[in-house]
Amino acid sequence: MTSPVLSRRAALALGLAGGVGAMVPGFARGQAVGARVESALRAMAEGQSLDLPSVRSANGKLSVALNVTYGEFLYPLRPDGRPGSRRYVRTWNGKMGGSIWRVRPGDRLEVALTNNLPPNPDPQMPVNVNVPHQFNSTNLHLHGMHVSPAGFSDNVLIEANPGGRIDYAYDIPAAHPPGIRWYHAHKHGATAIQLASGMSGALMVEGDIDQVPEIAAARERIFMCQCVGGNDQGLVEDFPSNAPPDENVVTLNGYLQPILVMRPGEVQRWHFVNALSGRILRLFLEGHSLNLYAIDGLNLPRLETRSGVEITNGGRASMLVRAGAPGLYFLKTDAAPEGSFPARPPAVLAMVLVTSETPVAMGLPQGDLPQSAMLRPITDAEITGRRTLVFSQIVPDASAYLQFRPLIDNRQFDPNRVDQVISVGAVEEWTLTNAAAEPHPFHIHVNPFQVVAVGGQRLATPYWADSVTLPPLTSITIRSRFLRYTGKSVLHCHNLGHEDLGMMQLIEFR
Ligand SMILES: [Cu+2]
Repeated sequence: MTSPVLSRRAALALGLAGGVGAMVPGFARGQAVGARVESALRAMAEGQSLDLPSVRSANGKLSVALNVTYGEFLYPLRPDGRPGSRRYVRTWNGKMGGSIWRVRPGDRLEVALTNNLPPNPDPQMPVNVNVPHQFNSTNLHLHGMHVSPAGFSDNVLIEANPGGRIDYAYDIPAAHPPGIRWYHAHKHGATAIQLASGMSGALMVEGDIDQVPEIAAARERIFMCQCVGGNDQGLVEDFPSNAPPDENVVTLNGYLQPILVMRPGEVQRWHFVNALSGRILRLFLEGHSLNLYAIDGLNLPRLETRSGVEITNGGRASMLVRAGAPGLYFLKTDAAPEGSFPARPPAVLAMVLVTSETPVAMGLPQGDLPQSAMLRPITDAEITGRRTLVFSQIVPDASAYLQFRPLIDNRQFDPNRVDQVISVGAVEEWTLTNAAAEPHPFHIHVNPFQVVAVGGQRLATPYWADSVTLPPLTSITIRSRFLRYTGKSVLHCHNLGHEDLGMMQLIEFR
């Protein structure tokens, strides 16, 4: 691992005479800490500004502005206050990431996107669009939102060139399911580089899930899992030097291994957004269960207690965590799944300090969770059509990133060819086959889907998602209702390097 759990200096400041190496094995089991260390860790936690600022809709409307410009910030942030290194990258409003946008079903969200980046060194669209290009052009996607893909709504086929502006307006239907979504840049050819610059933020649709008493009582925290690249000068300028970025280091809201403080027995509500370019996360918390209640913001029927949770690229996990015995525990991601390229070792995402305060008694929801009418299970009888998509790749030379050809149905993205025509009102079952030895995270815009089978085996409990890992040499079966909206949109691999290299299809809802 490239990042220390605590610097030697910080460890010494905490009175840990043996230094970092000595403290890790003990803490890896989750261990009580002395009063002095506890108070030092609490002081460090109070010094963090880990929670991102929120803006909330009022009177049915939220209007925000994204000024796309070069900005300078220090990265990563650290709980002990040691400065990160300089980044000078493309940003929104000069900062890393964005605020949390909080909206409700029925709201209108307006986003004024102004592109103040310098002119593209390559002003002409390349003949082959499936190479990284035009890094100073940009646009916006609301990942996981069920909104129109047409016009100036969630249309990723338009872009703002340098000096340009797009006034997006999204009408969120009253029937929209609540939960965590996110927004990010999605200009084909520049998606990976802009995400590796931190251009992603959280979007929360508030609703009935927030009123479940045990959930309402829990402190809510939203964590953007990101990795901002950077060369020696702190720049993220070109491919392939920054691609894929060093996702051995994963930050939460810009922080490297922040400290999360909980009282024994306290329940907190955590949302994780996997905004990484290409690393699939596999979260676990030492000594604790993760009580998952939503995948991609879409509620499960009931709470599911798990030892760990996989979050694919673009995916989210919402969970309740109840603090156990006093001590320090690591929140970790396991190594990236088999076949991931490049391989990624396990990493510590945060340190959870359970204090020695008097325990509190907080409950977990025992009954059924609220379900959106839009997400009722899709029965066999409802299916109006089936299709099969095959994900594959040609790897001529593993060292030559730009020669890598990731394919869907044996071809790369063509903005002038509609690959899937879908009737509004159709209810379909799709078999997504990954013929490659590498996992590919599948994502489709506008409508979520129900994952019903893995490798041909029906799941006992199908679940809703908008992003799902296609494991190597495996098929995933999904069902989806294509509701409401006409227009062109896309499905793609959410390994964003793959997307820029053409692992995307144009779809049209008619
Ligand atoms: Cu892929």
